[in-house]
Amino acid sequence: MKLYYHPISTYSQKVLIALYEKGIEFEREIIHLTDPQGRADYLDVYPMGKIPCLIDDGHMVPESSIIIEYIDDMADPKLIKGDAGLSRRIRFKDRMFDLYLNNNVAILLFQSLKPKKDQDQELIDKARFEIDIMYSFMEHEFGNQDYANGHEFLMADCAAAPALNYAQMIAPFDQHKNICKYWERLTSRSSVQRIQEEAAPAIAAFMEKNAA
Ligand SMILES: N[C@@H](CCC(=O)N[C@@H](CS)C(=O)NCC(=O)O)C(=O)O
Repeated sequence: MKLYYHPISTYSQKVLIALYEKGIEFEREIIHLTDPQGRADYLDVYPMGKIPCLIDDGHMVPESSIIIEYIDDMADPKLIKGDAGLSRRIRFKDRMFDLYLNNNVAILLFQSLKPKKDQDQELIDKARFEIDIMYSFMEHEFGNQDYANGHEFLMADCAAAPALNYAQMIAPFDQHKNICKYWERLTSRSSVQRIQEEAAPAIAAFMEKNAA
């Protein structure tokens, strides 16, 4: 089983967290999408050109949530569990974190790398608006539960951790005490610490290149 990914990609980190939580062995290949040749070569693996993508026994398994569903039966702990109601709520939170937190944090990060005159203010405002709604929602939810779907770490938490990791830099949540406590809980996990450590050198290199 081989994972195509990049250590600074949030959706790759989401899958890595799930793999580390389960202790599943896998081969890995870093994909450099900013390198034209790297991107072109990767299209032979996954024509949509998005990371992560898992290849297992000839099966192409793209999309972070689908990869987590695919590996979920391979080892404990289960990351999508419970009756139909709970598994729907896990998927719902996973979608919320991907679509309205992660994607908007990525918009803010990429916009911040552009000169002010080239930034799309409308896009930035919309991203901030949706992040604020997410923060209100999360602050309320984490008032009475440790993790996104109760008291166990599950798939939605794999999605939240990479998004919050970057959100700290561009959309700080320090005014939201329940989100801060959740973030502390997430960062106490070795799976989350490991993706942070693996990403650190690449983030430093990326920042240096963009500052130049
Ligand atoms: N819905 C996809 C999103 C994957 C995604 O957008 N990955 C980013 C990196 S974090 C990517 O491949 N970006 C390159 C591109 O869009 O060309 C998932 O959950 O895996």
